[in-house]
Amino acid sequence: QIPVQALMAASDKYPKPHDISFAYGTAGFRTKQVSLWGDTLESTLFRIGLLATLRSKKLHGQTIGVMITASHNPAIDNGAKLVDPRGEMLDASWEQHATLLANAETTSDLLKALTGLISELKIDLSKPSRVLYGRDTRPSGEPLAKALRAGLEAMGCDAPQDMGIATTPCLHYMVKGSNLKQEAQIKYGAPSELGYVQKLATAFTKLMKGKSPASPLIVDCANGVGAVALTKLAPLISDILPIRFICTNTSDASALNHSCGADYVKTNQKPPPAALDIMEKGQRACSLDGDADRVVYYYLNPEDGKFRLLDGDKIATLAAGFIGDLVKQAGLAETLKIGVVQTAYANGSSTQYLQYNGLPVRCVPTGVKHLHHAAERYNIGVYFEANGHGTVLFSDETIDILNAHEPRSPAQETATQHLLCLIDLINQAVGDAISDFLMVEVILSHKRWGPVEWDQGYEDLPNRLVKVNVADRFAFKTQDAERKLVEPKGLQERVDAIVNKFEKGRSFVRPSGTEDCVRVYAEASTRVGADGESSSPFLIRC
Ligand code: NG1
Ligand code: ZN
Repeated sequence: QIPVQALMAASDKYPKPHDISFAYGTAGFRTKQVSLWGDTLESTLFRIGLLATLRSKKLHGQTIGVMITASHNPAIDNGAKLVDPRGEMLDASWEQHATLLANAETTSDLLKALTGLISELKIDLSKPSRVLYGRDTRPSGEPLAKALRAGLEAMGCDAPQDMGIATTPCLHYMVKGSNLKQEAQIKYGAPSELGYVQKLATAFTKLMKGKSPASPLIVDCANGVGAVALTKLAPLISDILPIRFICTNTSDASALNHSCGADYVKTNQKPPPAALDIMEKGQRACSLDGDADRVVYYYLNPEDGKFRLLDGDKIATLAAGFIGDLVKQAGLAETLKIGVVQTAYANGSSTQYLQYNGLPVRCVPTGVKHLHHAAERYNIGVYFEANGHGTVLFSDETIDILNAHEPRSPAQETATQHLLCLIDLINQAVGDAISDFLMVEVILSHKRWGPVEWDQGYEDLPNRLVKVNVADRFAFKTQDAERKLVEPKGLQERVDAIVNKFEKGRSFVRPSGTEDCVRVYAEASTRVGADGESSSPFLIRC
């Protein structure tokens, strides 16, 4: 039975704003708030509380996660997404249920929608339910978490667990860990923030054993939650990796992602001013985003002092190459197949480089869920978005193969052990800035490479990414992993006509899943080519 009275009374406290319609997009719900402490999403969070409880009940009481964050977006934005039991994004078929509940205009509409869902999905309300939730450092996170909790309680969630301020990847890690059986959980690590930090530190220390300590790494925390997590992790590894932190101010709400962070670096193709102040030529620096699930590296070229970006594509090629070599050294090249998954935003040079090195590459639509699922099809699936969001997945079968492997030489033994340690170091649930930069540090250290050597694999094609505001972004429909527009009719032909004029020209247009705009990407063999005929050809007629 639905607790109708309690639910109606609670829902009345969180009325839906009438002038907004919500959509569960690439990264869950995301909107600009009225102010830094704003309340635009409170009704949505209340309803997510209802839905998360139902999802947990449907899955026999497995833990479901809810993360309150707007990631790299400005501090005034906020958002929320649901996390499924294995630590991955919410099953796509439930996204529409989230959108349906979020858009019910009144309490009675909500009740109707909810009743409909419960019967359509055959949810047994007597089942147990567990929901774990966390938020980034945005001030609006607190009222939103309160609204979420009200929703959880109204739906009768048995075990709501508040992580407080947490990174997105730590929440995913904990959800995955909470749902493991006891024996598997012991191997995986405790499903707590401490368990997470210890797991990373232990794996990193093992992989760096016998290596000389790395030179100092500059880490830009985007004035966000990454700073909080790293305060706990850094002391455990300071002997092997000295870190110079910048942009760690989480007390000034408006500082989040402002003139810093992974998105700033990737979009502006320059270091944050705070990094520039202290960077020495040839020194490695990296920037996390506001919820610490993406990372990009960069350095100043020792020769001319010019900024050089080492983005998600560069991380993917570095990781795939290194892991591929380890697999060969372990004597498992015939058994374990590695694949790389990219989106259309991957630089054409990176794709060519991977293919040249014999690594299969797949292109999927934007959004981690697509990348993650495609990567799961390989023994070892490397996936990264160009913006630095990604990870490396080792399938369960692969882990079993590695554990059972009987090496025929000390070199095979070492490589096998390194692979097993990498599985612990790399977040198996979702892209994780901290785990990813530790992985990069391990690889550079094993290869005795600095950023210059890493960068030498291939040269990025000049590219440009612009946002275009249009009346209705949903009028833009794509296919072929978003590389072709099918609507508005005729537009793709016009894009092609321009692209064909440029050597190595490639361009595509797609509606954003997180912002109210369409994005236009172009690359070509020259900067002039990537910029196109006029500064923004698509602005004119869309
Ligand atoms: P949208 O707004 O759908 O382009 C952006 C990023 C994605 C992904 C999501 C989630 C680009 C071009 N797009 O999606 O890669 O990271 O945000 O945060 O970077
Ligand atoms: Zn993020």
